[in-house]
Amino acid sequence: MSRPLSQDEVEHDAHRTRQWLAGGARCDGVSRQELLELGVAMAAVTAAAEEREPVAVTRAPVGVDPGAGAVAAPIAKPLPPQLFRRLESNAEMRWEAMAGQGHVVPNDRFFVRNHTVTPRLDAETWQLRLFGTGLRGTPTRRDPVEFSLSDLRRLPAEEGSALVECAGNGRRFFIEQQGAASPGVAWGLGGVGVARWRGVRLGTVLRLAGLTDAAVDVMPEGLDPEYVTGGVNLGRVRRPLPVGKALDDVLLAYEMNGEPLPADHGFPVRVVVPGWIGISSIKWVGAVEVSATPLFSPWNTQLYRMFGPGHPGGGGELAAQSVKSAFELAWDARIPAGTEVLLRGRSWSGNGPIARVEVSTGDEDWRPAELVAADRGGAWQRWTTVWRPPAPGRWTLRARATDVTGAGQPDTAAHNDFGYLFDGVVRHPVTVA
Ligand SMILES: Nc1nc2c(c(=O)[nH]1)N[C@H]1C(S)=C(S)[C@@H](COP(=O)(O)O)O[C@H]1N2
Ligand SMILES: [Mo]
Repeated sequence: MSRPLSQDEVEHDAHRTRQWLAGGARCDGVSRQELLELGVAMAAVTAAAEEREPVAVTRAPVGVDPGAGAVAAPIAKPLPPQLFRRLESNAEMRWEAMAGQGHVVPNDRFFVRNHTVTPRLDAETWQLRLFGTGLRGTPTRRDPVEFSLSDLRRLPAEEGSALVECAGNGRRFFIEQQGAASPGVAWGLGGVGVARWRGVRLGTVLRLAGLTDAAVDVMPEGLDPEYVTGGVNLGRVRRPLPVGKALDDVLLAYEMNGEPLPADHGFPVRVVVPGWIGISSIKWVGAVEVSATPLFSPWNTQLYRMFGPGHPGGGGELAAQSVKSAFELAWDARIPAGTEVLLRGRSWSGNGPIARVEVSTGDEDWRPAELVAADRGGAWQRWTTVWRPPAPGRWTLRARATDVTGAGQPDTAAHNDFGYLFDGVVRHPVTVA
């Protein structure tokens, strides 16, 4: 699949990395040296810091009054244990919660990745605030071009399915299957979801705000609390996009699966960047910088880079989200003996649609799974296969997919220090009884 370079995640990231390492770039508030030093320390401490970091140390989100002495829960929606596994301020979807579901993940079970806490924002007073040297008249952060939620709702709406996946999804298997620990949230395979997002194109709003030909980068910023890790305040969660992508298929979404955006998924408005890693899809968007010079943030310099043996010293760029496959089954699921069962699962890839999926149940060779026709070319691909377990006992199920670019899933994923982009074949244990 060829995309114009300015929209290609990997190409853009590689280009900005070269600029960053050449030292000319600015990264609002945090110097390059500070970030480089932080990066060295981070590889070692991120996990520990994230685990230890109490939510209470973060500043209260704007417009939030958690009440006298109360510490707001990091996630607003209920997290019933049959739908979620909690991981600090995050919640991973349990794959058995998708058994028999349609193409999208219902909002009640969509995974949540919060650097800090879900802010409770007021849609009446919320404003999108655009500023920067890439807009006519160079509006400043203090005197930005503003749009209210009703302004956005009056603009032409678009709706489409898109997959959001955390770059660390599957990280747990680096240690469990390969013995290599990596810091960060210990996601199984449930840090991913597909939803129908409705909103206005970011491009429409950028043009209304006075986008000029000089603009190169756009950086949406979240209204959740500033992120403090390893003792360093990295500021508000933000990550730049090239103008080419911003003008293409990026949405400012105010609905998810036909409902107003839920609090945990960015109410009242979030960015949705189809095909790019989850961190690009900034939730609770407030300010948006539009710049005539390249923009950088810790989320595209220190975090979300490939570090470790085989990667450049300053960190290599992330490739597109890797190919993954999951069974819609509990870990250690019980499967009845002596009867045929329909095994169901889903596969997805950041490179584009899935071309084929194979399943191994341990008792015979890899065999092709049936692809659900309605999902062909979609954000992810449901599949099924029939299995008659030959005998009671412990069995290991495996699924592996190949996408339209020919990328597949190796038995062992390539290591990187932060445990991003796991693409190995996951060994899923079940008990036949
Ligand atoms: N403002 C803000 N946006 C954010 C985040 C965050 O913590 N704050 N997390 C990012 C990450 S790392 C991911 S993977 C996705 C997760 O989206 P979800 O919580 O709606 O599933 O949101 C992204 N957008
Ligand atoms: Mo993420």
